[in-house]
Amino acid sequence: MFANAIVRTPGKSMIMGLTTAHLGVPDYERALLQHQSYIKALIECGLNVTVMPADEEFPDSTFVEDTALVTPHCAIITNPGAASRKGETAQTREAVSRFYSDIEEISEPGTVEAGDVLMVGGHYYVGLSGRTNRAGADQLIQILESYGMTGSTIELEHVLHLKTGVAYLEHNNLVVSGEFVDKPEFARFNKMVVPDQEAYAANSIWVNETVLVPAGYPVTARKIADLGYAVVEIEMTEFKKLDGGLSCLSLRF
Ligand code: CIR
Repeated sequence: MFANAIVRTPGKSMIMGLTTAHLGVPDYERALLQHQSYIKALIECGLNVTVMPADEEFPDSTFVEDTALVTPHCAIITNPGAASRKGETAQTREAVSRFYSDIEEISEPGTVEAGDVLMVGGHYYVGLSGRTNRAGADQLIQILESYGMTGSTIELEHVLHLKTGVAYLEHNNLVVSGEFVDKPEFARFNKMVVPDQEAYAANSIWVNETVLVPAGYPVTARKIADLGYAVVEIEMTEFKKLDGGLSCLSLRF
């Protein structure tokens, strides 16, 4: 179970955020409302939510998940692969240090964005992507092992981050889409396959037996509900315009 979350309010500069989506420029006011609904949903799932202030210097800083991996034993500050995002980690370190005494970090030449890291109990799958390189993944796995956890890597072919296309809902249930449907690394899971037209909804998040699902993906929402979870739908249109999903908006621990 999670007790805490850290989120970061989007700044007006989010309209300059990195994107490959071709869905238009985010509406800032609407993004703020969607962010508030997201926070409310986390609180209703029983989490104590720390809200970091917006930082206009970093357009993508609302996607706080990428800047740290928070485990039951330590926090690991990442070194984002996107040059414009590297400076985001200083504030994350400060926020995380209120909860963790053991704080590690990824350093050059290693890069990691924690959207590429999927936690399954004490094991962490690390996606090798355009943002997370082999040196970063090796550092991360070494740190995890030094705290009694384990890790392994998975090559990504198309998506931005591993969790763009995969979500673990506990109880051996794995939500998979696209390139992850037939990955041998995931053969042991009870796989719930997201239809291609709903691929964005593969980035759903388990929060204490409730699953937050982006609004507008009814097949995925129903399949997750059929697995026995309470489903809460969250409007995410403005973050989708920046390639961001539900997991990206928080650190949960
Ligand atoms: C980026 O390209 O870095 C942001 N616009 C989106 C980051 C999404 N984060 C995630 O999937 N964990």
